[in-house]
Amino acid sequence: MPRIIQAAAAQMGPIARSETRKDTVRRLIAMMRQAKERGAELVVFTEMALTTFFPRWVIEDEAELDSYYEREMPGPETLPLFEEAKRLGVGFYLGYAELVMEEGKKRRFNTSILVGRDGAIIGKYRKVHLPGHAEPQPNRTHQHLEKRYFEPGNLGFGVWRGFGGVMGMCICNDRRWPETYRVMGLQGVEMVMLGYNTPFDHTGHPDIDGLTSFHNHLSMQAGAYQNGTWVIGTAKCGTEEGSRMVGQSVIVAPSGEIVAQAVSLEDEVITARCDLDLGTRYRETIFNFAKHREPEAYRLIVERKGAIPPPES
Ligand code: CDV
Repeated sequence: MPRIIQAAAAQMGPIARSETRKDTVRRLIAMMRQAKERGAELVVFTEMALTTFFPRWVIEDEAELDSYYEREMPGPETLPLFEEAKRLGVGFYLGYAELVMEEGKKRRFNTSILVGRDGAIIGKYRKVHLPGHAEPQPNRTHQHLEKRYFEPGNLGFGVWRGFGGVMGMCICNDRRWPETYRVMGLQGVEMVMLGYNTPFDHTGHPDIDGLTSFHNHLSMQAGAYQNGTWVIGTAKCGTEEGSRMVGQSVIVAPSGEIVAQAVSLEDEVITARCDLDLGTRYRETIFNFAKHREPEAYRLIVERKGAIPPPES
C-alpha cells in the first residue's frame, strides 16, 4: 500500500508591521483552502507566519514587543485557522513567536507546531540555531536581532508520527546545518517541514549574499538527499518593511530533486504528491545508517585533541 502525502507549501508575501493578526490569519486560511482544492492534506506555512519579521527592529517597549508573541495556541485570533483546518480535514505546520512562563520566568522562543487533520496539535519545535545578533550592528541597512528576542530552543529535534509517516520540524536557519536533518534522520524522519525569512543582505558580504538563492536550495536539497527524506521549505518573501527576502519555496524529494517551486514573491501555494516510500529506498541503500555509518570513527576524530597540527612557524 503506497504511503502518499499530498502536501502543500503556502508561501507568504510580505506582512506589513501594521497588518493585524486577523488579516494575516485570513490570508493563511485562503491559502489553506486553495491547497485543499488541489487535494492537499497538509499545508506548511512559514516561520513567524502571524506577524511581520519584528527582529529587524530594536523594540524597547515591552508591551509592544510582547504583542508580537503568542501566549497560547490556539489563541482567540488563531482559533479560526484551527477550526478551518478541522472543517477541511487539512493539517498544517505553523511558525510563530512564542511567549511562555517556564521555570518561573518569561521565556521567548521562535516556535513551530504540527497540527493534525482533526485540528489537534501533534508536536511542537523551538528553533535551535538563532542567527544574527543581540545588539544592533553599525553600518547595516537591516538588523537581524533574533538573539535579542529569542533563546535557543530547548526541545531538541524531535519527530512525530502523523500523516502516515514520521514527521520532523525545524525553522529557517536550522536548514543550513547538517546536524538538524541528521538528528531527525537518525530517528527515521520521512518529511521535514520548515519555514524561513531570509533577507538578501544577511551577511553584509556581497559575494556571499549574491548566492542567497543558491544556498537556500543547496541546504534543503542536501538535507533531503543525505537523509532520504522529503523536505518542504516555505518562504516569507518579497519586500517587507524595506527588507528584500528570498522566496523560492520548494518541495524537495528524498532524491534531492526539487519537485515543486514557487515562482512569485507573494502568497502562493505549491503542491506535490510525496511518496514516503521513495525515502525508504534511499535509507535502505546508499544511506542505510545502520550498515554504513561509522559513529565510533566520528567520535574518535572529534575527541582526538590536537588532530590538526599547529601552523608551521
Ligand atoms: N530567519 C532566519 O533564520 N534567517 C536566516 C538569515 C538571517 C541568515 C537564514 O538562515 O535564512
